[in-house]
Amino acid sequence: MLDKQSAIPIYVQIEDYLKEQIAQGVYPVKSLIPSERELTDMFGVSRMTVRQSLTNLVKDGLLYREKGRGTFVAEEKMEQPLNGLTSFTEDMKERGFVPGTKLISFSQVHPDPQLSTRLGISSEALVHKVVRIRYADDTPMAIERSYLPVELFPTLSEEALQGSLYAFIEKQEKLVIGQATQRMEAALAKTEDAGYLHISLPAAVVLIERVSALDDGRIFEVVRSTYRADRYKFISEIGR
Ligand code: 16G
Repeated sequence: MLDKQSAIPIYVQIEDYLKEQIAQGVYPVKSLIPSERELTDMFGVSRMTVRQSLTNLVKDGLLYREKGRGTFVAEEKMEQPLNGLTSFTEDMKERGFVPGTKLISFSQVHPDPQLSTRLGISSEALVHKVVRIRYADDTPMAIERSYLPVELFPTLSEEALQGSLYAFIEKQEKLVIGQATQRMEAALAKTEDAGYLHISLPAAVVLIERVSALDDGRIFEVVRSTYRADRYKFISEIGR
């Protein structure tokens, strides 16, 4: 199984072997992989080498450890296209998951200077501030902090926010969603967000800010979303 003469370090060969076994379904998602001791015996290498391979696979998000229970195969990451202006609900349905929402807060506030600039409204105007946790089946995937001008959506309610915001805008308000600009960056999860997302600190997250406009150019939302880096992969189609 291992080539000890190879220029490829032994711990990398063990990683490749385990990756292959996972890809072939020998170790299915959420299953326990052999213990460090078992792998040590299996490969005839030191425990430190095995530990290094496992730690790397955990860092890559292929495996996860549970204290006192062992090391398990992680679920495949969600592939999120960056091309279309889709909603969370649409994205989840498309992938065969049941979208879920937990409304954490819904209030009306005055925007800070950056937000009022992004929304193109005065800082005297009111915006709905919506904080929602979004789920795929029962797994928390992202937190969305959305800001929407009250003037545009005077009837926005807690009830509407339990479902799809985009469905409310398009079906109920009969407005046409046009285009958006997204900014994306990496960060470490804040304590509050790690709690919402059921991840242990330190944890990487991806922050996306979306500023979306209606087809007539009016900006209707600024959304600051925090995505689990262990559950998401972002894909874009690019041409030349
Ligand atoms: C997406 C959008 C968000 C939008 C939400 C509506 C990003 C970064 N965010 O998550 O801007 O408000 O979908 O989803 O992509 P809904 O219609 O399911 O409520």
